[in-house]
Amino acid sequence: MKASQLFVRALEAEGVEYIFGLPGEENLDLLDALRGSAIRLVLTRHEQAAGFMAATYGRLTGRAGVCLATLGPGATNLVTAAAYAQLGAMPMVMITGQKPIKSSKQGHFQIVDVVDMMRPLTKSTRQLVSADRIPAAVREAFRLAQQERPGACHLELPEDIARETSGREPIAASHSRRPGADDKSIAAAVEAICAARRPLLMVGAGANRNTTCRMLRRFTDRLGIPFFSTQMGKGVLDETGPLWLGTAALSDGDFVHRAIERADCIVNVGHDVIEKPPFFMREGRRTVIHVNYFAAEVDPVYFPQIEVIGDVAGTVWRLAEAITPQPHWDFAAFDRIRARALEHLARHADDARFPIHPVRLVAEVGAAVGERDILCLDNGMYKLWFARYHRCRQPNTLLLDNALATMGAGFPSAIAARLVHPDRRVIAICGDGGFLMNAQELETAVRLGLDLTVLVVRDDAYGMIKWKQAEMGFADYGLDVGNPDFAAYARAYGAHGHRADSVAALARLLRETGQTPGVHLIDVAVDYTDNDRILNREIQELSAAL
Ligand SMILES: Cc1ncc(C[n+]2csc(CCOP(=O)(O)OP(=O)(O)O)c2C)c(N)n1
Ligand SMILES: [Mg+2]
Repeated sequence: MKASQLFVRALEAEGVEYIFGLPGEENLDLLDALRGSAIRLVLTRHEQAAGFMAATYGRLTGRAGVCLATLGPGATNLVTAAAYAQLGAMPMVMITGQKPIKSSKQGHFQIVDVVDMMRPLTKSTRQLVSADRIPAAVREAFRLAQQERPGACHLELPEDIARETSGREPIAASHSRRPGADDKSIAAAVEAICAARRPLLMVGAGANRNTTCRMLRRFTDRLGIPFFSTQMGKGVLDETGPLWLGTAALSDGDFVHRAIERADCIVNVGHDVIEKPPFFMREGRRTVIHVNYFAAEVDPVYFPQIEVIGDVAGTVWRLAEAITPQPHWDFAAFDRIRARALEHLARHADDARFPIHPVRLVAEVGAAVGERDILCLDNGMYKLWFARYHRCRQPNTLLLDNALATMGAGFPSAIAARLVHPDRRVIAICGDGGFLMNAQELETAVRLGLDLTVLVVRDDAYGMIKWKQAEMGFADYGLDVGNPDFAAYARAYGAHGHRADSVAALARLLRETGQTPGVHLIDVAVDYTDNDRILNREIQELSAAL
């Protein structure tokens, strides 16, 4: 069998459904092998977008998403997506081509050391040097990418190796289970939670796995311990339920931080320090129990005293079994904080101004989606508003990136989300800055015949940096942009372009675009003048008074 065919057979053995990519001459053997395969090639208009799609496929399914690029410029375009998957713990395998390695063809034309370039961005990066090594190399890349903590792996398939022949067969995945936590560490956690007066649960990104979600639901149902989540832990537990205390969208000074200060024991499920800190730990104030697959990386803002290392779902199940609600637990302070936080969340939800108030924007989008529908956020000011104000009921229904926090991933991730979940409504929410970083993928979405809505939140600026600039006392400079007519731009791709010119029009457009097939873009102007007042001052002042 030709090496390229063996490679594709090995991908099939891993259950690969899609390859997102943009091939070059060095991938042509592999491309030809794909032609005869059930794997669907999703051709994109930029490798970075292909990488974001593959990472999102991995994030949603737990199986590595696969992307493909050529050598040199194609591979360098994958770099941001590699970092996105690696920091965000999304399983992804990247395949790049290379000139022949056994003989030189064109000197150094287009050659960069891609394997080395990928080293700091991946769990593993390697060049295939013979056809016979393909089955083990592919299996190993998928094993590593998918193993907790998931991330990116890279394989380089040079064109002369792709043309070799081999008699090998793909290697099947082994039957394997993650080890459970040690009895003594469970006992230490049980003791600390039972002894506490005000235990509190924090849900982080690593808790966002199917079984862990189920176990956490059981844990909170049985014990009634209130919870909050990090930005990437949103949706693991129902945020409309009576135990929710909010999202740690800010690192400090929010209502939820008042609850954290009152807690004497925090059970941190699935957090790691790659996410922006949900709170800052201070010496000796309270016991923090770290529940994760791996030990906590100690940091000046995170140094848990008790660690329960092992399969997270198993740990949560065992904690729920071993603990009964304690008569001395006292959640009255949390209840007061929750009541005030909910009251504050409702402010501006019916604000009638246009350009739209960010809280109203979140409310309108929330009203247009069902609990299983998916919002895919890019990075910008609106992300903070959505993280704080939008309430999720199901896991992975608000996809945001609080790890690399890159611009440009929102729209490609929505394309991947729709491919994975064709039965759900998917809305990409992007700034006028972030959307234009990968807007060319409108063509991909239209070509794929997807039903999808893109909401472009327009402030004619890099708004988030403007907010920071003002916060840091700098003069307003260097952050205003011009914009195309977004609706006309979308129509030029064969998508449906809309502009909302009132709050009522936005509500109507959000509803109608959900019922009309095709790719829709809605341009909505936003009023960010309340960024500073609400996020920097009002929340701090109101919560400090609690
Ligand atoms: C690739 C990349 N470049 C720059 C940044 C820094 N950055 C973070 S948010 C932001 C502005 C985003 O602007 P826009 O998409 O218009 O959203 P807005 O904040 O205006 O709502 C910038 C420049 C980043 N996170 N990622
Ligand atoms: Mg903007």
